[in-house]
Amino acid sequence: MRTRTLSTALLSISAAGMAACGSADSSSTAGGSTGNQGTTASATSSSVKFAMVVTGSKMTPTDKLSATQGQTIVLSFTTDKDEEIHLHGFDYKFDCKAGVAQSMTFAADRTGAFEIEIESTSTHLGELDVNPS
Ligand SMILES: [Cu+2]
Repeated sequence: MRTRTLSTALLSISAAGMAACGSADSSSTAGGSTGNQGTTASATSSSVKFAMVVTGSKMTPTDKLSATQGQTIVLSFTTDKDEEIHLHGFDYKFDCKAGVAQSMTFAADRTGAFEIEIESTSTHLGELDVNPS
């Protein structure tokens, strides 16, 4: 089979190239949906949205994203050049093309501080904090 070029959508949800950055965030509980704690009404109703801009090695408007467990996170990155942004813990990759927002929606189903980096250069951009609900 042939290699596909520009498989933006596919790559962004691919869990294939894992641990390329070599840092050990083993905080991910694979497949663990034991989120039965705190049965508050409308637990999963809220969502939070982050539109991040990456210029060089800097992420704006903040390098500290904060969410609460159970929320739906809508996260997008717009980079100044073609590069892959890696969200650790959740292990999501955003295959960004310069100037084009790459967005992903996912559930904040775990807590912790998760690093965000430019994968190819292991450049630390910031982190996503998911706080217990
Ligand atoms: Cu990484």
